[in-house]
Amino acid sequence: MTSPLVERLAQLGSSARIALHDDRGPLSFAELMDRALRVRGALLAAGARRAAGGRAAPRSLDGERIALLVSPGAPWVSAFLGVLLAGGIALPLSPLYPPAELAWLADDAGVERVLVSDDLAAVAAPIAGGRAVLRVEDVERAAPGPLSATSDLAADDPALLLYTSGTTGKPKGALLTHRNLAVQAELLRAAWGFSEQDVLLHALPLHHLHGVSIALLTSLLAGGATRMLPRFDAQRVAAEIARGSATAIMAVPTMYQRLFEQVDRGGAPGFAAGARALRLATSGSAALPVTLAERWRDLTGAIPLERFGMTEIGVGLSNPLDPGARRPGWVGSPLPTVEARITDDAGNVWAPGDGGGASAPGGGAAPDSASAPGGGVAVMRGELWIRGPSVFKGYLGREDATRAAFQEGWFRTGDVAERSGDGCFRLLGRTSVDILKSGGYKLSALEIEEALREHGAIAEVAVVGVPDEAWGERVVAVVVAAPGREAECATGPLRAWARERLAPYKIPRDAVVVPGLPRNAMGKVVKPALVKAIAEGRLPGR
Ligand code: MLC
Ligand code: AMP
Repeated sequence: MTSPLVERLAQLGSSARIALHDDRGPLSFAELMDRALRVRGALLAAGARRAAGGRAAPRSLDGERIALLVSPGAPWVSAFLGVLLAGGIALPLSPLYPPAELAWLADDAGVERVLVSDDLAAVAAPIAGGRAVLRVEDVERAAPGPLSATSDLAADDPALLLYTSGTTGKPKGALLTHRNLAVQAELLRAAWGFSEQDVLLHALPLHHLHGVSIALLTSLLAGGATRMLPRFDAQRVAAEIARGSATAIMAVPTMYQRLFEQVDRGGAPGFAAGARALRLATSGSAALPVTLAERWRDLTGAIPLERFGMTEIGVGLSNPLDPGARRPGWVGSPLPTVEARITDDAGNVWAPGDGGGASAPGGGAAPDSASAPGGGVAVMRGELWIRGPSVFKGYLGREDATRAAFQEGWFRTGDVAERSGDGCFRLLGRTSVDILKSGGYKLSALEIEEALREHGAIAEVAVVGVPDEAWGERVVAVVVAAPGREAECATGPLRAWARERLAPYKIPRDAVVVPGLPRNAMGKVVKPALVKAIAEGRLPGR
């Protein structure tokens, strides 16, 4: 079966309607597709030249991984679509990554070619050795191949590789197929009412699912326009909203927090009226504090539409489009074709069709009649498992991790959730203390610890997430210093040292030097005790 993603792009490809509007100006769907087909043509032609014997250009890159180091805007989108149309797998990289991280990602993904924009050529230097580096500005001028030649791309071909942190030291590359991406975009188009009339204001990073799939592809495949900004800047976003340049925004909670700070500074004239005029404002990637949701409601008349998603599954659960039916603090119910189930520690299961009760082989999974909305009926708590056509294919080169992530065909999210009697879900935390969320970025405490352990002045370290109003969780490193080297482990010097090794958003905001770490009988650091001590001010942590 042909790729549904390519079929949809082909339908849109002759339209003169605006697809994308960046700081250089507007671009129609026809112009965008023309550029994407030129990128495709150049990738295939260069592939043929590299192949021995100078064969004719192949029809597909057969899953070659192509890294993108391109600034947000039209060149990013044409490069991304060009890779997909060529049968390659796009690996979007962030210019925020330091050289060591870029090199690790490119190696792990087996990247042979890198597409760069002119302004990021220097950033790509650490991964240029032994790899072909193509300038998007050049390949966009290559001859476009015919779209018909893409018809042999299949729905289950992988299209996108996104690295996501887990409970192992290094991140894993999640492979999403053409079908996954098409299904995710279609589910959100239908659930959130996206159409050709919409203009989505886009200021999300493009190396994660929220920016690339949930926002960009939903808007693009619905035939709407995307107003893409070079980065999130609260003043700029507030001004765009104030002047009514969009009908919809998608954001992480920290972005809402930043917008309110902008309003409080008096730096957002006309923002309230612009925000009220938006058709839709969604929040995800991290829990939206009820206080923020209510502040948005006071300003606009409705709380943001909060939904739950994950790199591996797309958006699984969503509040309704009808503002009156949204529930603050809850993430809604499963989208069509998505199945959700809750499994508690004892293996008891709540699954669809159980009417809220437990369907455990062993029976009776601790349902209680807590004061949830829809109340009085059984409430289930446990790990959230998801199944459906939007769920990813697996982790690149990590068969063990892929196997461990699934059970009986269900993807285990690692999130602890509660289901109300009327089928609405709320997230309660993670099954692992080592997964943190800061400003919508998922971080692995183990990965950060691994990097910090290379510092000669650090004898022992535990990285924890401390609840924080602005970031959701604030990353704090609790450090035991080598004798006489405490000063090197203070916040300032440690952050400066870490800049070479970790993306800026992974670097601990604070470092606390302690004489020893609390450990249990098994010798494992008791991280909840550290979080509590910092939150209660018994350890400085700020
Ligand atoms: C930036 N910094 C962060 C940070 N973002 N620190 C911790 N956590 C973060 N998320 C650092 C900067 O490097 C800088 O450090 C300092 O904080 C101030 O930077 P800033 O310029 O004020 O921040 P800014 O660049 O504006 O970034 C804030 C943000 C950004 C909210 C715009 O974090 C962001 O784009 N978050 C979105 C993440 C996202 O898209 N997640 C989706 C994952 S997919 P210094 O040292 O230089 O001062 C997913 C699935 C789903 O979760 O359901 O959606
Ligand atoms: P990522 O791996 O970066 O895609 O992050 C996915 C994780 O983000 C999920 O497993 C959740 O822990 C978290 N998340 C996403 N949306 C929400 C939400 N609305 N509320 C709370 N957590 C969320």
